[in-house]
Amino acid sequence: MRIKFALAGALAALVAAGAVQAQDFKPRIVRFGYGLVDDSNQGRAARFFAKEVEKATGGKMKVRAIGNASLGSDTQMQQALIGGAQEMMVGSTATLVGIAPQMALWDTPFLINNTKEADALLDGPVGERVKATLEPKGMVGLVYWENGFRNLTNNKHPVAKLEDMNGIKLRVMQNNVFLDSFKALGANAVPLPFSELFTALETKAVDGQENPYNTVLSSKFYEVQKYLTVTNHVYSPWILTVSKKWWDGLTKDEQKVLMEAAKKSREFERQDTRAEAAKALADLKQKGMVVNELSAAEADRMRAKLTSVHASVANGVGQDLWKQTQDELKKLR
Ligand code: TF8
Repeated sequence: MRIKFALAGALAALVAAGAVQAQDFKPRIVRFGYGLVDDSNQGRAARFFAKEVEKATGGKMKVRAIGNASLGSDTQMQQALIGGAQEMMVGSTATLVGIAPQMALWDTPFLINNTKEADALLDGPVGERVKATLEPKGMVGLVYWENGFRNLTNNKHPVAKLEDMNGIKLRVMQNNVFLDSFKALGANAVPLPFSELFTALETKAVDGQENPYNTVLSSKFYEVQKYLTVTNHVYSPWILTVSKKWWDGLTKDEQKVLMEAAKKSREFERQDTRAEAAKALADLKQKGMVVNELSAAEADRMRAKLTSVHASVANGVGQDLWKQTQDELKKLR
């Protein structure tokens, strides 16, 4: 009986190895860069992806997940992908707007209300349509990951009402929608790459920033920021992208493996991020942050200030895409 099982097991392993080998895989190294620290939701999902690809190619394709912006800031890595000097990255869609203007859709404040809407919109026709705009620019978008709902932190005072934004020197991503949004709210918005953010906060070059709880935790912003205001002002996606130059040289089997691993990593990443976010606020309080929630009335006042931003996003991404997005959201609500 035992021997029978052992034999069956060995046979199954042989068949599996054979199946991997029968596919067309070349020995390759994939440099996969990201901006956050290794011990972050981004880092964990990048390593998950790397393992999936190695497994599926019998170790032929080796993915080197390299965090901490060691390969460069988001915008530097994007250029490296376009030029073919780097194979892969994950980063904010917001830093891609200079290359693919439709990405600005995701920067619309208060566009998405919850993760159900986020998943449906990003993984559905609207998400695909926006993602497809990368290809003519030299990148291929694989899948969206969750960065998350963004919240405000600062070192000056609690932000309980709209007027409290006045005079806060706030780091924003290098993106006009974010710049315009926070200017409209009265903050002194300063665009900076994420890789320079911790130092800017530490040296008080800026007073505050906005990011999901997960990042405030993993990047240790709680060490240099006192106040956290729950604003959920926008849902930020991350996007996995590869160099189109490199992608076009891969075999069909390799492309398939990468796409499948990307989809599995999306599942893993969203679960991990949501689980971490659900308890992050308690962790941040415990680390000494002073947390306040914006009242519904103040949130409404902020929304009212942002209506002009909505109009300019609609213009920038095109009325047709804007309408498709609103129609999809209506169906979901
Ligand atoms: C930001 C983003 C960052 C991402 C990351 C480095 O504030 O939210 O988390 O760009 O990939 O810059």
